[in-house]
Amino acid sequence: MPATYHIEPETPRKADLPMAKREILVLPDARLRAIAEPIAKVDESIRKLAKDMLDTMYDAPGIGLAAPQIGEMKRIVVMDLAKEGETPDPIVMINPEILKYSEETVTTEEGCLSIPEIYYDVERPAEITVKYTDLDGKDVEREAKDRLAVCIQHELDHLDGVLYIDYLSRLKRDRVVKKFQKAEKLAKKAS
Ligand code: GNR
Ligand code: NI
Repeated sequence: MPATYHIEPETPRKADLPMAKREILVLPDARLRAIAEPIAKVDESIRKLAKDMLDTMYDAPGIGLAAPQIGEMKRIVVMDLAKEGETPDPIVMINPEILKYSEETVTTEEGCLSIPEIYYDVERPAEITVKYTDLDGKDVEREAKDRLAVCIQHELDHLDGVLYIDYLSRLKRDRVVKKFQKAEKLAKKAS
């Protein structure tokens, strides 16, 4: 992630808002399996939510985050595919929809901040066309390929309660789910 982002507390920030890192929900939290609601209007509360999501994503660090991962059941995702040392390139998509998928696929090792420390190969369409509303309330259509296309598909799945482990064999998926169910039980017993 862009190292400069972490120095931000000293840097004057837009609207002087404090950094607001939120808690990231992990499996088997039921909110990760729910369908998020469309956003009716891009207002100040949505801009604040987008900022909290970016703060949380950069801190994690991750290349994307969907609102349900912080318990906000709204159709908004954030991403930044810039490599370390590059200029940050935050992307915010509101009510995103994929209009077109390529026949060609690509296999990428995926991870998810809500399924920490687990990584598996997933095959997805290599190129997509996505339509969304941006933070200014403007409708945008853009094409994406490779890493960005994979990330957009991973994030949009979150808005429908879909996780990348759903694309694995049942054996592999069940193994992952059981591991996190067990961890949750142990954590509950300890508290
Ligand atoms: O940080 C993340 N890395 C990642 C790697 C490959 C494919 C998808 C992703 S998204 C993930 C962050 C996350 O969980 N977003 O929902
Ligand atoms: Ni994820």
